[in-house]
Amino acid sequence: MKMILRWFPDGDDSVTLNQIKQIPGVSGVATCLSKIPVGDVWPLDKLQALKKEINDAGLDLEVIESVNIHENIKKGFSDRDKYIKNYIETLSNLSKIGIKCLCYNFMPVIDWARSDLSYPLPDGSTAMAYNHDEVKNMNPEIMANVLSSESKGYSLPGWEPERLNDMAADIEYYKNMTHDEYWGNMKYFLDHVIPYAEKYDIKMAIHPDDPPWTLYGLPKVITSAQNIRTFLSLNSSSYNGITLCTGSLGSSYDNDIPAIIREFSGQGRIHFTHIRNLKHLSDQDFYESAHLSECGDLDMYEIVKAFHDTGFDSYVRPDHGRMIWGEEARPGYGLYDRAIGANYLLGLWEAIDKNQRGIE
Ligand SMILES: [Mn+2]
Repeated sequence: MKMILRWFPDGDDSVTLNQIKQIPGVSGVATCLSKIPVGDVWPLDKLQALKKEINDAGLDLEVIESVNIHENIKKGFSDRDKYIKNYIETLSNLSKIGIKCLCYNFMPVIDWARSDLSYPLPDGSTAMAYNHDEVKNMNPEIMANVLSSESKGYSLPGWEPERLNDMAADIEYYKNMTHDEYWGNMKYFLDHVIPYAEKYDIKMAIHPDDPPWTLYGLPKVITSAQNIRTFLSLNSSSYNGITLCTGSLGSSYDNDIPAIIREFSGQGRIHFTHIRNLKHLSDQDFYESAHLSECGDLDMYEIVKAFHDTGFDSYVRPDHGRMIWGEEARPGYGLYDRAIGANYLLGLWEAIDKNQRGIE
């Protein structure tokens, strides 16, 4: 298990690489070139400069999170081949700087949804929260305005302004698309891209839908163990894998996260994991709690143990954190709570590892 932290370049992060370097056990980052328009090739010189900046701080550039997929690929439009070709060229450039893992998602229009980015908790901290009725009653443009007004001036991945113009029309378009058609568009993408992922030795790790249920009539497919099985069967290469996000899948009571980890990590199909906790307020309402098991509904010991027992040796990062100690940062991506989360997870891993080796 290699512990990393997500970091945003180009001055778009309150957290510095030097600060990340000082978190015990954290050796690298997951990052991206966020200013490249979706669908364009990521230039090699920009990637090399990004890698140098990270290496100069004593850290490794481990995971790219994420290269977004052009909406026309998800819609199955006739010009998708052009965007797939660009995606493959980006993979080639990523391989030239030594990237081994790419996190991406195939969510239609909206990457993730929350109703509140600074939901107040009793201890004075704030967290990101999701209230289903509120989200249903906002249209995505209203949500985009709510989110951007609460983002403290930082970009919100997945809510790039360029996306907002076409959002309403895109949502209308998907209303007429069946889940089978959406799976078909996904398979088309995988069958064209995965052979190159193999060639360039980059593990593709799709992120689950967040939250894992339908919103605004959009097809949501990476939502459950059964649907992950379907996804993995679309293309059987081990390079076609998942990012196991405990919080995204865990928003649904139906998902048994340790069981999902045991199944898919056991098959070598989990290439990256985001570990965070959440506390339900009702079936479909929750806030993102501190990582500690007793603060939320997910059992972090069972989650880390499932990874350990299945020999997981890939990348992990603490996912979103709360805002604590007066920190001002991109919602979910402050320094303090994620550093606590990282060391809690590393502590669980060390205890499980030493205990099991002691028994043998
Ligand atoms: Mn995640």
